[in-house]
Amino acid sequence: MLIKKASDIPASEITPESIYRARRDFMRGAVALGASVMAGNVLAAPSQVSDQAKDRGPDWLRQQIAGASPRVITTDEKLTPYDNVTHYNNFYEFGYRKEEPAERSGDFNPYPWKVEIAGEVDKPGMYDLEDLLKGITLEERIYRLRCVEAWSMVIPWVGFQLATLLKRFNPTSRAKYVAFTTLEDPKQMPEQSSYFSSIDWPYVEGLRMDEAMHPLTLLAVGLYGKALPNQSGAPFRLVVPWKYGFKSIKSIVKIELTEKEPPTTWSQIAPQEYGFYANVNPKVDHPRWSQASERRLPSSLFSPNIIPTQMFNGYADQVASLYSGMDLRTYF
Ligand SMILES: Nc1nc2c(c(=O)[nH]1)N[C@H]1C(S)=C(S)[C@@H](COP(=O)(O)O)O[C@H]1N2
Ligand SMILES: [Mo]
Repeated sequence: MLIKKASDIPASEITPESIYRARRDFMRGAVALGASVMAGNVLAAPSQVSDQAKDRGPDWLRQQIAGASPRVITTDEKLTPYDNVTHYNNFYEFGYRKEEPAERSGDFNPYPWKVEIAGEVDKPGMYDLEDLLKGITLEERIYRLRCVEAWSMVIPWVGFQLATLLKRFNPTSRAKYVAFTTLEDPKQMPEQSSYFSSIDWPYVEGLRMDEAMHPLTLLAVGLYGKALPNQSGAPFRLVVPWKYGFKSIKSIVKIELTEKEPPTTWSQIAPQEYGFYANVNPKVDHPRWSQASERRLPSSLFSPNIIPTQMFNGYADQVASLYSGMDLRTYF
């Protein structure tokens, strides 16, 4: 984010997306999360995708993903092709160029995976991801993702509400925030041993409790109907669709409920540029560039595909009330 790159990956039009859209057309229906959110009322399995999304992940996860409930669509915009979603990434642990996470994360092995649940909860401890997910029905959700760098995508995630997990641990009345930490393992994450890195590893993020409990807030374990590829934050990552992408922390090893607002990686590096809240807001510009519009991928030199950015990334009906009375210029 401090390092800006001008060029784009040319987009392939041949993607599993064509299959995906055909199935999606069967789906119309019930309102699940508010006015602009449609939930599928047809029992469709998560999309079948081509070999671009090879089977990956352990058996238990594949089975759980195969049993995901009908998709919830929060936008009817075109899905971003699989190739863009998985080859244009920000995952600085694997490098700073957009193609590096895909190129350099191949040897990363995210299974089995342990997660520490800590702080203001009933039963803090170390848990296997597999055990944490037992009994949770996954669902498919199509969300916009808007990076603070002013590009965006539409991604079909597979995951579950963060609230479902937090409720299992009975947060105490002192729990006001949730802090997340990414794995720190320089042997597997090459950029963590680089002397040139401006990030103080591990990558950390946080949410206010009501944001964390909001039904739009997801923990994703897959995309396009398969387990997450490593570059997308395997084995599980946060997805907060109304906030800039940097809030959606990848490859989480620790979830801690806290009384105080936790430190977050980008607001520590450049507090005047990146805030704790980081709500998508076309009216509050980044000090170095406008946030009024965004480049929707696939985008190229001759068809840049610039579209207006929406307040709260289009989720204002669902989330604006969380911030009533707050000055969004102060709490950016
Ligand atoms: N651990 C970790 N999480 C991270 C990042 C990162 O560098 N490290 N980048 C963030 C940023 S800036 C964005 S835009 C999104 C990108 O997610 P994607 O690559 O799956 O599109 O991941 C976020 N989560
Ligand atoms: Mo980002």
